[in-house]
Amino acid sequence: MKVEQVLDNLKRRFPNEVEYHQAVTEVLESIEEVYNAHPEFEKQNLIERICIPDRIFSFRITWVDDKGNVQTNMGYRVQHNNAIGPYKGGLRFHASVNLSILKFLAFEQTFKNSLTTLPMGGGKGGSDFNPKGKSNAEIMRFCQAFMIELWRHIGPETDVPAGDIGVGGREVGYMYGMYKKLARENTGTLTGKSIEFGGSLIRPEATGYGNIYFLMNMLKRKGITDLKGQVVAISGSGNVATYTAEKVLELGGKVITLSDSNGYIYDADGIDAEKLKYVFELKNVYRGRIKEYADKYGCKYVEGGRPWAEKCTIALPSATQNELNGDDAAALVKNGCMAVSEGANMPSTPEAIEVFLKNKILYAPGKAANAGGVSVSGLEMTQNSIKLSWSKEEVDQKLKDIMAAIHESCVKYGTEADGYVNYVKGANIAGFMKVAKAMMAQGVI
Ligand code: NDP
Ligand code: 2IT
Repeated sequence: MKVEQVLDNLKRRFPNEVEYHQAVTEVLESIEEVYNAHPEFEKQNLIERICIPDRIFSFRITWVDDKGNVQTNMGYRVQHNNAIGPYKGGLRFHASVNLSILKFLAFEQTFKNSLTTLPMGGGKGGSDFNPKGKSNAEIMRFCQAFMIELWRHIGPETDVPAGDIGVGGREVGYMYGMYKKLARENTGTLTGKSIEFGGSLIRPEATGYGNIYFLMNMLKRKGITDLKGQVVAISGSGNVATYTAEKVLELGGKVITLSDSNGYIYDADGIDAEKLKYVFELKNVYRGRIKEYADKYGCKYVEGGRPWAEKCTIALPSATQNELNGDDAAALVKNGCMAVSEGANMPSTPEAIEVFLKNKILYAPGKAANAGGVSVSGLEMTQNSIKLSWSKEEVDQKLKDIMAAIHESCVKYGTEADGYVNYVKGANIAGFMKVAKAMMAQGVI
């Protein structure tokens, strides 16, 4: 396999899918050597079979807004790879959603899920529906209309969706309600459900907490065992960002930034537990903008900006893809940042990653660091199938164990001659090898 050839071929067959090309490039560059050491992989054209999704569903969603206007959106589900388990991955509702973004996310999800140690394949879906400013009733009607199309393609042993940007507990609840009505079963298809109907404790917290557990595993190798004295910049202010902040505070760190798509806040005094409680309320109850935090607490707000020029020792990008570029990375390193751990999927551009690796700072890519979310989704599936629910402590302990296992896999496959751990390489090789071996064992399908 020659990476360039495979990429040229994919770019020709799937033009203009820039995010998909970006994600594939990163993985292929990491695994080239290992892949070529296994000629049996190439004989079965494993590389194309692992890069191209098994299938993609796309459909029109029709719904009625509060004014009585009939609206349409596009809906998709990318079933990328089910070699090691049912397709599994979130649904994203955001105006920017297109097939390139969902294909990149489904591709990444396949390797992420492989890393979790749980039997889950990779998938992703969503819609270009923009939830901003929609009433609760509009959200409900949209979720129901979306599921009227999606339900026939999913199931507890086939494909299990969950949340992502724009899809949280409320949306999962509405979608699950319609799914169960149409499928006439109650097997838990969809994770991230509320606790009363099969949800798992710790699922809302899992991605953010998991990222900090991963970070602590990295820091432990440097002899650091808590976050006292650490200054932490976080982007985003949604599910992942808020629970990340909560865990940072618990471990003694100082959180100085949060953001949304309009701008970021910088609080020199630190966002403490009380202020974070307000952010949870602002986001989940009032569905407001992060600027309102600055209005309330009188701190700095930068319209349209990103927080990476603020001085910090740890950066946790937790909003969206390509939100941290080469210049941002250079600013972080210059200001003394020693660790970057990704809560979001592919938040760092290739140029940013190059800066982190060149400067040999601790850098954890999303598919390793944010795998806690889908891991607890996997644990939700287990609880649903045995029709039991585990305690908070039990799930949290399993999450810690999984994040430690992922970290160990990265160290195993990513340690370089000088002892530096290249977590990008480690995560990509470890994730790839498991899927590759499963595909080889299952024949050409
Ligand atoms: P939410 O919808 O809860 O929050 C998303 C946050 O990111 C919001 O603050 C949002 O601001 C901001 N954001 C979204 N799009 C953009 C953009 N284009 N530019 C700047 N800011 C943006 O989503 P999550 O917290 O669940 O997801 C955040 C990231 O984490 C995503 O990359 C997701 O794929 C990833 N992830 C999520 C997991 C989960 O379990 N939820 C698991 C693993 C990864 P605004 O309100 O203005 O849109
Ligand atoms: O990107 C992700 O891993 C998620 N959005 C969570 C997926 C899941 O199935 O819980």
